[in-house]
Amino acid sequence: MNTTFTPLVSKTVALPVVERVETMLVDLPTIRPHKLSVATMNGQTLMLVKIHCSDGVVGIGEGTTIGGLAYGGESPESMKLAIDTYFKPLMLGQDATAVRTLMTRIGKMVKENRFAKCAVETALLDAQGKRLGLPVSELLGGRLRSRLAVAWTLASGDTAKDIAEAEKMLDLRRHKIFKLKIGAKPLRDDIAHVAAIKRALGNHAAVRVDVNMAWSETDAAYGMAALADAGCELVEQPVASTAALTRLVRRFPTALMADESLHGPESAFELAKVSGADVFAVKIEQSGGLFNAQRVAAIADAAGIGLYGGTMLEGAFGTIASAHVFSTFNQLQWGTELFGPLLLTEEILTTPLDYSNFELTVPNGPGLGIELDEERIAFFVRDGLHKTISVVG
Ligand code: MUC
Ligand code: MG
Repeated sequence: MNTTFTPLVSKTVALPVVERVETMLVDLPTIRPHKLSVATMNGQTLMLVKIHCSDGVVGIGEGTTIGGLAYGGESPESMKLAIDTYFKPLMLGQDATAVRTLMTRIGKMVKENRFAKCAVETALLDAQGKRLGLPVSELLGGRLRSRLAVAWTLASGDTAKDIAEAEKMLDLRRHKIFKLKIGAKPLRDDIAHVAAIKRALGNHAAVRVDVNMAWSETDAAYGMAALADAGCELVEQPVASTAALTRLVRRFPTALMADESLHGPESAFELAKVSGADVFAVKIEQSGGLFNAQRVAAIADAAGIGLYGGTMLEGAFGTIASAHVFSTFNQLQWGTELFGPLLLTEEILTTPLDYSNFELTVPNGPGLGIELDEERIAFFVRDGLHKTISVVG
């Protein structure tokens, strides 16, 4: 048998190369203050990267964080700097169609910087999908679903406002799973807040909490028992330490989910090895990219750990990149929280995303399958039109 590998494209045909890498920071307001135990967000900064290729194709990727540097080691500004200074020289002139080869080249020269790598990988996959006429999900092996359940986060900091917001979301048929951000207030106040919301919503909605590592292990032991009694079905990252997570798991009738403990496949493997969580919140940025998010999911699957599609409160590009990845997971038992664009006051796409019937539709056009509204972006880009207008006005 002839085992020689014959490339589909003849060597004489010039392959498209990366010609230009453009980055920008886009500052958008949130619809209300979003209160987490680590930060209160009044806006979100999107770091957008556009990769211009020699065949005229442009791919777009996005990086976000939560509360600047409050959540992790990267910020939108640091991503921009890393890409402009260190990624770009490694990318210019390289074959734009060989996405994994190019990401491996970057990986050899750039340590860490998982969020920035994710943004660049997204842009390369968007470009390659557009070039081949295929959605990113198909470049990732193929989707198993085209609609994803989407949770909403209640984080106004006020119980009555949160209940009213949840009821509105139920009426609109936009969300029926609610994640409550707790951990900033005294433990008993937080438990009373969760219990009041669950009581008000009853069986129409699922209630989960995210503590964002704010509790000690003893707080968590008390808290998880009380939350189970209050009807809360899932507790996300109550403590920082992986060892403490491992001691807490399966002691209470509430599922325990890891989020901040996951930093890509290696950490996922370590956590799976000690059965340190019932569920993994997989995030493309935390994982270090789309392919790595799939590897994290494969580890969870193999270990019998449930899967949830997490968010770094990305705008449309990061959200849809995540949606393509989550659509390929074998299992997605806990749904997703891909609501990031809905937390922003501004629409940045020419055609808005389809959030309906408690789900988000994974686009099926080429690449990410979405289009940036260039005029809107020109208005909100940092130091751009918006600032000029506000200064003039
Ligand atoms: C996190 O910690 O999961 C997800 C939803 C939200 O409101 O914040 C994020 C971050
Ligand atoms: Mg979380």
